Amino acid sequence: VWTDFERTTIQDIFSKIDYAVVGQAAFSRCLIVYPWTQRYFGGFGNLYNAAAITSNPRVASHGKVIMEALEKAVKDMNNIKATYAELSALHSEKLQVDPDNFMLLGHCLTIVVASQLGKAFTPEVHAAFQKFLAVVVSSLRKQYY
Ligand code: ZNH
Repeated sequence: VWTDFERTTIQDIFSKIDYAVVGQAAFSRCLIVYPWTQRYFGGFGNLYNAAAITSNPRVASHGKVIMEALEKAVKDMNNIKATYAELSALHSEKLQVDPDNFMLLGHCLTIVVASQLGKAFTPEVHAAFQKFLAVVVSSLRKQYY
């Protein structure tokens, strides 16, 4: 259950950010800070060091894909589990991504959003964003067994 504050805060964050910029920054940060996450992206070419990761066009486009998937959750905040049912099955069965990695990306996204919002990223806003990420992550975990 979402409070009005949480709903408006999440919608507000997503309306203010540029998906391409934030997606690229958050996803490349995840690959650099948690290097084991690189193993799922063998097809993305050169991920040899931080400079290669941040300039890799496939990393940039995948960052945007992730943000667009998050937008679907924002647009229907009461049905995030249903929205992500297929995506969860894909990550579990086909991609075989360790679900612990989902929140690691979430932390990177938090840092990027915080740096973009500056002072507006108050502890209350952070709490709402963290709760949103927790629901996203648990929904993505749903089809794992
Ligand atoms: Zn993921 C893919 C989302 C996280 C890994 N993904 C993907 C997609 C999407 C997503 C939408 C596309 C699909 C299709 O195509 O159909 N993710 C997502 C989200 C999140 C994520 C929302 C959170 C938040 N992922 C993740 C992580 C990882 C991953 C953390 C690892 C580490 N993904 C992945 C892979 C893929 C994907 C590997 C595939 C790629 C390619 O393209 O190949």
